[in-house]
Amino acid sequence: MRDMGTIRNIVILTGAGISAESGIDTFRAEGGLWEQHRIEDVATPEAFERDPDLVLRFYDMRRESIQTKEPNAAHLALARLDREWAGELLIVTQNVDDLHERAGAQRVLHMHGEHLNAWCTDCDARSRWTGPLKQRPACPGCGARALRPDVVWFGEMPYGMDKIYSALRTADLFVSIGTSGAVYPAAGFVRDARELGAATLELNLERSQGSGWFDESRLGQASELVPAWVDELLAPR
Ligand code: BV8
Repeated sequence: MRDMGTIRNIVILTGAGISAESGIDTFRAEGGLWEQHRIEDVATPEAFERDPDLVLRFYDMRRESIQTKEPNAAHLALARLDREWAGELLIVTQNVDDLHERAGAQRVLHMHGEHLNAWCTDCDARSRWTGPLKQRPACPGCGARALRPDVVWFGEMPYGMDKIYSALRTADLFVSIGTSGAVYPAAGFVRDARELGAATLELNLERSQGSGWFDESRLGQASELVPAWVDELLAPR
């Protein structure tokens, strides 16, 4: 692992595992989201075309649920790092919950969108949205009844790719927290980071599909691993 003292620019990738201890289901665990619903039935543009009510109900249920959850010690530790880290820092999250923001983090990029935004397919406006979409409410911008979840489905272009790759190009350290490494392009960031010269660290409950690409993997609960790692990084040298 690179000497901590030489680290200035950090890119962090988070996945569902960082929100698991807040009570938000992950995707691929026992009884996880993809066990209860087939991806192709609820998380693709084709599914929305075929059965919009099913898809809207799936996202309405999750949008409502995340608003009853609280950030955990891992989100709070990353928010502390965001406040105290003098170098570059970008938290790229695959998660569509708002727990990073509610913990106080600011340098956050939701590459797969956000539950709490609605996207008008008529006027392209995004509006903050906390209620259901199933009754097809009117777009606050143009009035059209053409709102969908502002979430990146399979086959759709993730958000912020230019910003992510430019952060990876200058990263000294890439840290992956709570992700199975199953979904691209996010799962490929560790390889990009390595090729571009960054040190790579994985903090996860178990070995992931990408574990072999990391200089170091620490296994355990995010609420323990992440605060300990942030303490290490911020310790006076
Ligand atoms: C794209 C939003 C073109 C929706 C999501 C064949 C081969 C390779 C790739 C493909 C392929 N066929 C198609 C593709 C591309 C496809 C893809 O990767 N498919 C996979 C299934 C093979 N990707 C796409 O379509 C993407 N778009 O490729 O566009 C492109 C390409 C390049 C550049 C530009 C454009 C779009 C993908 C986005 C899909 N939307 N989410 C929603 O949320 O409903 S993906 C969804 O799964 C999540 O958002 C998340 O991002 C993703 C991965 O899940 P994880 O976050 O990792 O969660 P998971 O449950 O899997 O794992 C949790 C981990 O946490 C576990 O490891 C567990 O051990 C750990 N954990 C659990 N508890 C804890 C913990 N760790 C610590 N502490 C704990 N307490």
